[in-house]
Amino acid sequence: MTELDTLKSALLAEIAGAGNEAAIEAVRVSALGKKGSVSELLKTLGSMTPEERQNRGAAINALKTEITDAITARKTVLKDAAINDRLKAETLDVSLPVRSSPAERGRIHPISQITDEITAIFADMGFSIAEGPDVETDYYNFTALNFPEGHPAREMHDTFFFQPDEKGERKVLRTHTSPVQVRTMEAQEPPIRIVIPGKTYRQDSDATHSPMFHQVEGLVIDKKAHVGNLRWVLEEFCKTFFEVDSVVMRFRPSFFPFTEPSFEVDIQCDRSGPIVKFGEGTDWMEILGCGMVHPNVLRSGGLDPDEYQGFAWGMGLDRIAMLKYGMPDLRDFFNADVRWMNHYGFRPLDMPTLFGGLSQ
Ligand code: 2U9
Repeated sequence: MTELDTLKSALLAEIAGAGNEAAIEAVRVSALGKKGSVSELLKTLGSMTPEERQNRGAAINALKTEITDAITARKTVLKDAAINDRLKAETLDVSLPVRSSPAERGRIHPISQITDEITAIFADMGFSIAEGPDVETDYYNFTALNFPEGHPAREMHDTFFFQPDEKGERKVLRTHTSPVQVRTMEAQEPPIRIVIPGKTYRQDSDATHSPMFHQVEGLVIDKKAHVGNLRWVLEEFCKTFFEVDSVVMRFRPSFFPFTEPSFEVDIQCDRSGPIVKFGEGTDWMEILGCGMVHPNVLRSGGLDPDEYQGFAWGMGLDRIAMLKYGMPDLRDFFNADVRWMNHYGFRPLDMPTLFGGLSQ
């Protein structure tokens, strides 16, 4: 047995014994790699005489071919075996229905949806969104807004008061988002055009009142803002929000400490059927309050009422959402019932926009 035969038998045995793809690759490198046993033999061809090359050279080349073929064949077997093992281990039932993604299953709460709808409308008119703290000082919630000390209007708000702190100051849960407007007037030069969505709190609870509820308020301040501008802004808002071409609105005189004159605004509608229809009918529904900012409130915000004037409005979101989406009881909003959310909630990727539609 020649030395080549011995090497061949050893390599063929190694090839047959390689149990996986890594092992056969190791055999290939040890035989055919740069410094492999067969490659080393091939390197000796250069120094052989032509006669030697004819015999021994041909034998070395034949060995190389045989080993290469054997390795290739074993590799194929091992690769197939590896695939079969994987197929056995990884069972995947391709006939199962596709599981919906969290973005599909999740729902946007109607209050978030209505907040997005309303702020989208005012943002389109050039308003910025402003926010402020839920826990307020008595000053920002009442005094700066022209509620005199001891005035019954403070009690009318059914305020949640905190225990007085060490300085005797009694904080409140804000009863309206109006403190944010005062803070904005202090911080920002007119012209001011802001909308303020947020949580508000009053001690009240029944089918249409919740101790925590939501408002959107708005404020415009500049040198010439007047009641005509106020009417236009609110009419444009209502047309877009209720998705009708025209609305009839009724401005009734009212009283708020922070506005003078003040109005309550009704929108004409048809309440004869199971759902309220806007832009038609002979009924009226109150939707918001508004007015020209009281000179005392302008002064609280650091503005001279002889130089600046403005208008403001406020609306309760929860009742408007109940109306628009046809929900019977406000308390369901805050029960965190997933079945209710599946029924009344909105799909997360259907963001309300003026061009894409608000709530379809
Ligand atoms: C500043 C000046 C004026 C905000 C206004 C109303 C009228 C109003 C109610 C609607 C239903 C509250 O949720 S509700 O009970 N709000 O009627 N709000 S004018 O006026 C302001 C606010 C801030 C500095």
